[in-house]
Amino acid sequence: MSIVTKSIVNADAEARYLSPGELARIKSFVTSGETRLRIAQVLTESRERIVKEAGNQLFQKRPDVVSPGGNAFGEEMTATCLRDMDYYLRLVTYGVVSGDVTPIEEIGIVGVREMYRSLGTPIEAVAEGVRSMKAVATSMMSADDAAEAGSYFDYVVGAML
Ligand SMILES: CCC1=C(C)/C(=C/C2=NC(=C\c3[nH]c(/C=C4\NC(=O)[C@H](C)[C@H]4CC)c(C)c3CCC(=O)O)/C(CCC(=O)O)=C2C)NC1=O
Repeated sequence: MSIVTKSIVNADAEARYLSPGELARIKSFVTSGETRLRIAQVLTESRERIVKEAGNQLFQKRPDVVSPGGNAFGEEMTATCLRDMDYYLRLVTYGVVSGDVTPIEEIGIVGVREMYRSLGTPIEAVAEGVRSMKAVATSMMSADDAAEAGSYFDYVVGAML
């Protein structure tokens, strides 16, 4: 839910006008709109490159995950691993567009530890993959855009560690 919808639902539940604080938050959401959409476009257009390069970085840092006995060993499992990275990149674009980590949290963070534990996937290696995506993605942006985008990747990493 965007901050606009959320504020209206809250205000209407109390049959009141939007508060000055709510209007200020909506203003900052609107003002940053162009930046957030520009970032989401870069991430979306470059998704294949970001996932591929970050995957290579991850497998260099963590060769164990793609070695025999590793969770992402074999063509099919490696592809599933890269698919998970692509999922998190997609969720980051949702966060960037809505200016809110809630969509990332609801779709990809709630229950994630239990899920990866049951799959035998080392979650700190998934977090490392997300960190690599941040490095690749932010290298394609201005410093300001990189800082804005980086915060959503950081949210995912922080929620996994
Ligand atoms: C959009 C929300 C969403 C997420 C996040 C998601 C994750 C997800 N990753 C899975 C598997 C998996 N995930 C990985 C990922 C990895 N293994 C590693 O060692 C690496 C560290 C890492 C890649 C960075 C692997 C290898 C599997 C397959 C495990 C198996 O089948 O044994 C599965 C099990 C079912 C399947 O194979 O599709 C789910 C549900 N699904 C979703 O719908």
